[in-house]
Amino acid sequence: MTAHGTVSSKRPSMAIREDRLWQRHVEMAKLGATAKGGVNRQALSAEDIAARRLLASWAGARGFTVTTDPIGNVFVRRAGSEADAEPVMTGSHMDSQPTGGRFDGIYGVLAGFEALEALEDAGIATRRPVEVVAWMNEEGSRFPVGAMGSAVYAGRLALDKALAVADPKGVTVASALAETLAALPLPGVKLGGKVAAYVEAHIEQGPRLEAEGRTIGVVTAIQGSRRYAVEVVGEEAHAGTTPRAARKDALSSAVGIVTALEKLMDDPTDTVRFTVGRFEVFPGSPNTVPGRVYFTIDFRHPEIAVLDERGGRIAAVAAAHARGCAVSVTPLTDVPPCVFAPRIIDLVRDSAARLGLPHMDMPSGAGHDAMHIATLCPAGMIFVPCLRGISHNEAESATPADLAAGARVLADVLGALADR
Ligand code: HGY
Ligand code: MN
Ligand code: MN
Repeated sequence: MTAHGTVSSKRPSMAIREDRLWQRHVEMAKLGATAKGGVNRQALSAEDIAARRLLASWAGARGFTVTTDPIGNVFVRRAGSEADAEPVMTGSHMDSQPTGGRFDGIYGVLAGFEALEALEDAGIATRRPVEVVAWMNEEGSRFPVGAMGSAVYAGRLALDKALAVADPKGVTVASALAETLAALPLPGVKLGGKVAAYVEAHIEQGPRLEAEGRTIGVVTAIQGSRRYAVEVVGEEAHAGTTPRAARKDALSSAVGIVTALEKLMDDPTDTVRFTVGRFEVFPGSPNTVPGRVYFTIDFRHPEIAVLDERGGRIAAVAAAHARGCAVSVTPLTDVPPCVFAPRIIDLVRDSAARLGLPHMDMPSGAGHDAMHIATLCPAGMIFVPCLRGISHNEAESATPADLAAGARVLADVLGALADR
């Protein structure tokens, strides 16, 4: 009997192949490849469709089934001996930032796929089906509501609301999804469903594992995050003839608002994360006073009290710096801090220890699909290092050995959970 209670001389981790896993990353990195060595594979784009197609072809070649749900999540299933047993799930996302890296998200999908192949190669039959999921639009870059597919799956975001979200060109998720399904028809499954357990592998996207010389991060929690859209509407006017006193300058007001919000978010402990990532000025002509500014706020913290206290003051601070413009603050997402299940955390830690991999418990600063799936079932995450913690950057990098180490831990954890 093994530490995890599985009666098997073979462990899935023994069949993990570092070369095969690395090669799949090489293939995926070609889809949306950027000149600087990163990827631009935004949700439901042609590049994302190509990634879905490639994953489906790999799955078909191994006899795994591929389905999709009404929000465009993709499920790759390896059958278990009990077909209707609740599946054990793993996965992450295939969509990327516009100047994204070759490992953020895709590693979790490919490590999960490698775990399925290892179970297959080792001839290990599991009681439960094991599924790898590519969650739709985790990045929330093109469609500005992040972790959309997993939020809808978990019932935290209404399907119709998600389908109505539009990209900056006004293309809705619904129409982009229709195009995706026309390009790559997949058998449909109903939305949501019961899950026995969920474990996601991901690069750390921070410097701690590398700095502390650890290979595996045993993830204990994810900090809370809130995202807002702010619109400042003034009045377009001639840059040469309009006196300052007569202006309703949306840019000048927006800059004042951001400066005041940075003051609101000031934190000597450097725990608060406050980012204005998108800032658009209209009409964007050098000699027209800007009539409209749109910008986003990404605000995060591990404690719900801080999220409430400071998040609750954003609208008032914005209004106080409107300078005669109309200001609207629209909440886009509000994801509370997530704490993972102790038994999944223990499984991950024990598996890393048994494989002789240096590991450490740690929280996640980045958001992940696991934060939503954790509301459905016991969930956890496995981190592997990335070079200097760089991510959401084309220079993002990880080593074949670390990626394979994470996949070995994942495979053994999934194997144990699939027989419970
Ligand atoms: O924004 C996040 O935390 C995730 O990397 N998409
Ligand atoms: Mn990610
Ligand atoms: Mn990301």
